[in-house]
Amino acid sequence: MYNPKPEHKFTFGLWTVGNVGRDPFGEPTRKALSPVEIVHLLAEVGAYGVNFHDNDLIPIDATPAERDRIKWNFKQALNETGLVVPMATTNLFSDPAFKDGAFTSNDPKVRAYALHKTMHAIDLGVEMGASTYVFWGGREGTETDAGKDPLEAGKWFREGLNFLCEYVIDQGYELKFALEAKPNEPRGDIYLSTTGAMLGFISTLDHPEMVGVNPEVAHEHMAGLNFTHHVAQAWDAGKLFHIDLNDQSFGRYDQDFRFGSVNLKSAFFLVKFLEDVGYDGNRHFDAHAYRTSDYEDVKAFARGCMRTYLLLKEKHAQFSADAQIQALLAEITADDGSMDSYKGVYSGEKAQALKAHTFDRVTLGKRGQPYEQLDQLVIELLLGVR
Ligand code: GLT
Ligand code: MN
Ligand code: MN
Repeated sequence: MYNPKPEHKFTFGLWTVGNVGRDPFGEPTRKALSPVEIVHLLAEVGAYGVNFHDNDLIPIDATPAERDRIKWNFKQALNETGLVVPMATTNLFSDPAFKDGAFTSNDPKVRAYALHKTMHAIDLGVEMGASTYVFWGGREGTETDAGKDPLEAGKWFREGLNFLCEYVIDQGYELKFALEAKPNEPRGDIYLSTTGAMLGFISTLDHPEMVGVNPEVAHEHMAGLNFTHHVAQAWDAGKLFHIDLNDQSFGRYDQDFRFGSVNLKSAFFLVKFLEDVGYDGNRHFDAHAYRTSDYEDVKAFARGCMRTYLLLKEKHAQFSADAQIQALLAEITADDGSMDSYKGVYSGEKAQALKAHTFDRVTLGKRGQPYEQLDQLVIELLLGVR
């Protein structure tokens, strides 16, 4: 019952289970696996798909012959395992060329190189079957605002995305873009630092219909924000094109922990939201195992991400079927119909009638809401005693 199935669309990036445990203070603790080995590992744990950055698959300095051989081997591994590639992206952050940003670099040559690299990476992603293309601008930001104008940087980023949308249309690709926000790391401050900021930015693009968001749990949590509320706003705007699931202690460094491993209650409300609205996109675990893990433990990490999702999905079904919980919810949202004539679309008459209505403010203020009771029931549900 908690085994992953293709319909759950559980995916992992090559960089997730392939993470070698390097951190700013320490060398790798695991040997690097080839993309083919990673595909087999993901198949073994029951994943549906694998995502990649251009250079996770093909080293930045590969020769054309190496490139062809790597692509052939990777396609073979996909055929053997049945894994699909739903999403691809560009590495615009590792190479020193991008140290001051890619689309928002102050150097026009770097901005042009970012477009060049992304067009090639889009071709590669589409060749492998990707229908979603993620933009995470890890280097698009500053440590000091002395040297870069945020207005100019925003214009450059817009120009870059407009150019790439036209490129996709020109090639006849079936590809949507998903913008991923993060407040900081690796830059001191990254532009468009939250999912809400990305949503506002999208409406300024030439092809907003092609562009949505890829919110990541840890990134809103790093900013101390409620992730589910951001996901809800994205969903409401028709922009939840992809989602990065992981976990993170509030206020800490970029942890990318196993889904549900830190804030179980928040994870429950997220799964509840996704299941309630019927989100049927990819559920991408953008996380990695602890630095202390060997590859057996990496498999446990990957299985744990998916199993926790499915356990929380079952808890959501229980929540929906729990008579006491549902009775409390009905009480909380009860409506006696007395305000019906004021609801809905504005009219002058409605406005006048509502202005003339006498409200019993004191009684309104006296009404209690049983949120303590309800929340305790959620806790008991999650702790397995209901
Ligand atoms: C990197 C980052 C992630 C992004 C990936 C896509 S790369 O690991 O921390 O949040 O989704 O570029
Ligand atoms: Mn992250
Ligand atoms: Mn991510």
